[in-house]
Amino acid sequence: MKQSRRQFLKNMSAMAATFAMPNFLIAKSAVAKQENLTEWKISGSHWGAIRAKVINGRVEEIRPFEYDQYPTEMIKGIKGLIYSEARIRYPMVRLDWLKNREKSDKTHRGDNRFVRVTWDEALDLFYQELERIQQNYGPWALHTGNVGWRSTGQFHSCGNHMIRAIGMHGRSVSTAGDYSTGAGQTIMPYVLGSTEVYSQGTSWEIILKESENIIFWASDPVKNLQVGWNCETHEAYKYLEQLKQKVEKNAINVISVDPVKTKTQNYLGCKHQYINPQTDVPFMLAIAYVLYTEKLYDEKFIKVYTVGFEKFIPYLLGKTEDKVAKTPEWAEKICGISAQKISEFARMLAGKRTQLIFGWAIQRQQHGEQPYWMGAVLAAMLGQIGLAGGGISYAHHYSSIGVPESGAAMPGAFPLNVDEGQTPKYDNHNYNGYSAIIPVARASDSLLHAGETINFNGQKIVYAPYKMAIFTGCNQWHRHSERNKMKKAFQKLETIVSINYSWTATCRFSDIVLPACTPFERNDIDAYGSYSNRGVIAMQKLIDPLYDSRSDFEIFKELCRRFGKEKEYCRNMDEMEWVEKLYEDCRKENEGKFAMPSFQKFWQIGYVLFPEGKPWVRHADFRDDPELHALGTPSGFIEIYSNKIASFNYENCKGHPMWFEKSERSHGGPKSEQFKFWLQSVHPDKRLHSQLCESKELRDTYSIQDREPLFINPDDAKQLGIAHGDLVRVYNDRGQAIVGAHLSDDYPTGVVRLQEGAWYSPLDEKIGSIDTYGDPNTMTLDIGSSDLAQAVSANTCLVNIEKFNGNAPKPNGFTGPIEVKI
Ligand SMILES: Nc1nc2c(c(=O)[nH]1)N[C@H]1C(S)=C(S)[C@@H](COP(=O)(O)OP(=O)(O)OC[C@H]3O[C@@H](n4cnc5c(=O)[nH]c(N)nc54)[C@H](O)[C@@H]3O)O[C@H]1N2
Ligand SMILES: Nc1nc2c(c(=O)[nH]1)N[C@H]1C(S)=C(S)[C@@H](COP(=O)(O)OP(=O)(O)OC[C@H]3O[C@@H](n4cnc5c(=O)[nH]c(N)nc54)[C@H](O)[C@@H]3O)O[C@H]1N2
Ligand SMILES: [Mo]
Repeated sequence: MKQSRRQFLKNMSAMAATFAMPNFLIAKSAVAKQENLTEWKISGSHWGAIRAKVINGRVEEIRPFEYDQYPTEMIKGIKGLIYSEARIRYPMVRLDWLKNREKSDKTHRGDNRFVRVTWDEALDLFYQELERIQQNYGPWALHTGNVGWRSTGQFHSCGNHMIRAIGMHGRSVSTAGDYSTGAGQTIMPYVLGSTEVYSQGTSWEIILKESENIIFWASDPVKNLQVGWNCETHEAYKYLEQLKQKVEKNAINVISVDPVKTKTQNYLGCKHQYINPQTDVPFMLAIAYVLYTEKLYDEKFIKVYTVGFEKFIPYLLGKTEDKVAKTPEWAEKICGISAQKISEFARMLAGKRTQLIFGWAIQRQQHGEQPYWMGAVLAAMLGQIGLAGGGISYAHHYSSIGVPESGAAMPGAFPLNVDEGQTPKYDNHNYNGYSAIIPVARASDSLLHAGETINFNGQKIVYAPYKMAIFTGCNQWHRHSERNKMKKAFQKLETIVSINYSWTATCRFSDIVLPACTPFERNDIDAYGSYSNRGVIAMQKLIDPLYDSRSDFEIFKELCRRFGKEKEYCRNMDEMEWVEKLYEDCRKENEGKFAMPSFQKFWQIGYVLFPEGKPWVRHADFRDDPELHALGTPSGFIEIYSNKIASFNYENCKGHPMWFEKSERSHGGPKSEQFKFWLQSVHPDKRLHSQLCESKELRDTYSIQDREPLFINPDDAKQLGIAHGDLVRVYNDRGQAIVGAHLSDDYPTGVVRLQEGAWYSPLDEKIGSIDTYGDPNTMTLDIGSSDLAQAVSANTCLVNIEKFNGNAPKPNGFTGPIEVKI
């Protein structure tokens, strides 16, 4: 990588003459036949950069970008997404809402009956509602925090458009935290001084060289690295491939701690440490007990780099209120790992250079803060934090973390906020005593418990009884837990506006639905690599917006025109002027460090690539000098005990990590007599959440009788008289769904998986009606992780399963609205 910038570009364009025809994921792409690239347009996505062949205004073929060595199969869903049956064709307004506006019958919401209107009518209605809410109530009555995994593209990033445009009209209630890492990002600043979950990690290259043990703890990078927050490069797979070779040669001891055999474990061929779901903390406590009592822990590291160890040890030894020593014998009964195995595991960790790599699903459960805190305590006891190939990471499964950063600046985005010095049309700060934020996962509670006060990370939140909500770039009726509770909550809302390109369940439960175009129907600029800053990708419009759809930019510009702010909103620039400006700003920032061609040249070539950065070790500076490079914690050290958290006096999150029993837990825990299976709703292998579920082509590769697959152990299935491919009913006291049985030995008994993002397709709008496709959030539990983070607890969920007998209603979620003519 020492070659000059010019040489680098030259080599790149020489390579660009050939086209890769890869075998997808992990099979390295082989360079095959030569093709003229000029026929192919380039674009970016969460699934990687792509080339598209467009003939007569139709996207005919999608291929991976020629430098993507490990493309994902998900791009096979892009055509199906653009041309899906679920595309929103026209602006639509819910029948009863059109007649009765805010006085509409809310129990009909979700009956899917809509009336087609013109853009002008739809935007007038949207605008009139903004006026009514600000005039009659004030900023507490509008909720705008509803943005999620919007498409990539720095200019069209749709959440920015919504927040800026609405912000020019008036203030509103927004959200705090996110669904991904709510518990982790709240606890870790107290413990290690940063969120950790969104921090760059030790480079894979160093891990591969130095680590003797790698523990993937609830982490499935082979599955989860297929997508990235910005345009994904898939570079981390190169290192996983090297790791596989090392595992084959027994050069590194790799273990996956997980209830199921993950895609990563199957790929690497590494060891599997089974654990009962939701019981990682007892396992970790017992490991700490062995390290402590056998004096295998690093006393010096604890003294120099941490605070509060002495306050944690009495709990570990059973000398506090609960009087329970956290011995391997104690843990065995909870976590399902024998006492002997636990002791061996502890000794193994301590004996060698050990890299702990945590995923995020274990913090998406009740008390999800605890496994993260306890992981840090274990890593501190092992004393390898800041050493090459040692310590702890919380994100090596995410967006190619572990691939060094190039150091180049990436293009900025369309501004989120109103410009400095400007004020909204309604310059009203009066929230009527309600909080201006809601912890994101508490959105339903805020409606159902309006006016009540809850704890949140040392603050008090007073739930705002908001009346109007706007959803864009997210699918609330996928991401949020407990559908039937949501139905009740949504009945409190007067007006719901959704902007999307696909008719998701969120559209179905809205009042005004506006058709955005897909990212493949507009021009944009993409950052290549979320953490590696590998380059810049042109997102060239492949086709014109289909049907009556428009870009989010055009939609919000027209909305702003209604209150005289459209020029201010777009700063008098159009799409291409913005794209060029974002590129030029980036070029200027990189001047003298990384040369970039002119905008015209860039647009023609389609990309700029930067050389890979230098390998790096997380926390090495802190280890070097803990005073000069103090952590961002209150003490500056690793906090095994947190005075700050203790001072909040929460029942469910105290001064040091602890084991708290869950409100429901399989394998002998609460409610396990009533409900026999733990339902894990992990991230999907062939989708990005609910995105691409609408692609029939892709869905057909994994669905069963066009239902979401429920992965289940063959012995469990046999006991229930269920065969592979059967339809089954999955249910608990919160909801029910029809799904297809997929039998697999990767799942232990008592554990089933439904992947999150399966489109919610209720038979009708009534509370309790069966979901005809298989969204896990029909069954999951909507409670806060604890008073600290108030994060999602989706993985705290038990269900029962039975064979579905009788005539199953057809899945109804993918066909758009029922159009009513009036
Ligand atoms: N049970 C369970 N639930 C979970 C999780 C779990 O593990 N288990 N995971 C949680 C996590 S970590 C996350 S991050 C959330 C994800 O939740 P979301 O971010 O809500 O999920 P997506 O399906 O990505 O929704 C994005 C939506 O934006 C739309 N969209 C894309 N591009 C554009 C655009 O340019 N303009 C407009 N207007 N719309 C666009 C897409 O069509 C899609 O409907 O789900 C959470 N929910
Ligand atoms: N293919 C794909 N990749 C993605 C996404 C996607 O939608 N699709 N989404 C992206 C996003 S937004 C996010 S937030 C991340 C999510 O990243 P994560 O939350 O880390 O991913 P998950 O796939 O939900 O879960 C990872 C593993 O945790 C295990 N697990 C669950 N509960 C427990 C437990 O109690 N104990 C133990 N030991 N293991 C447990 C599961 O079995 C699974 O193997 O993924 C990102 N990557
Ligand atoms: Mo996420």
